[in-house]
Amino acid sequence: MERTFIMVKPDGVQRNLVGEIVSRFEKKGLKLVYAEMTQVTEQLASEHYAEHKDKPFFKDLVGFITSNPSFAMVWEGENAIAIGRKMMGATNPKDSEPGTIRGDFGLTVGKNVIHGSDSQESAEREIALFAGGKPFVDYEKDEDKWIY
Ligand code: RTP
Ligand code: MG
Repeated sequence: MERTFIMVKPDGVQRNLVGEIVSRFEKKGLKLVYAEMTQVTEQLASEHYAEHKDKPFFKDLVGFITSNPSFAMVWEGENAIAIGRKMMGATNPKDSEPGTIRGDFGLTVGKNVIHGSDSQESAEREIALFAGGKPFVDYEKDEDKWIY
C-alpha cells in the first residue's frame, strides 16, 4: 500500500487546523500510520526542501517552517501520494480550488498550511527524513472492506 508524508505547517498548527486536516484525510479513507508534533530544525528543513535551495524564497521558507512546531504524519492507502496532493490543492492558494485544504484555508503562498509529498521518490525520502527509525503502527481497519 502506498504511503505519503503530510505535514501541517506552523501556520496550520497555530490556526487550529490540525483536527480539520486529520479529519479530511480520515474521511477520505486513508489510514494514519504515524503522527508527531515536531519542531523542525534548520538542518531538517534545509534537507527537506533541498530541491529549492537556490530559489529566492528558500531562506523565508526555511525560516517559516522552523518558526513554530509542525504536525508531521504518514498516511497510507491506494494512490495516497496523488490523492494527498489533490486534497491539498495548488501551491499558491490564489490558484487552489475551493474544497481543497489550501483553497479553503490559505491566502498566501508563503503560508499555505500544508505540505505533501509530490512523488514516490519524495515520499520515501521525506518519510525517512522525518520518521526514519520511528515506530510505525501496522493495523487493520474493518472499514477497509467498504473502501477497497
Ligand atoms: P510543499 O513542498 O510545501 O508541499 O509545497 P508544493 O510542493 O506545493 O510547492 P513547492 O514548489 O515544493 O514549494 C515549496 C514551498 O515553498 C513555498 N513557496 N514560496 N514565494 C514563492 O514564490 C514560493 N514558491 C513556493 C511554498 O510555501 C511552497 O509550499
Ligand atoms: Mg513541494
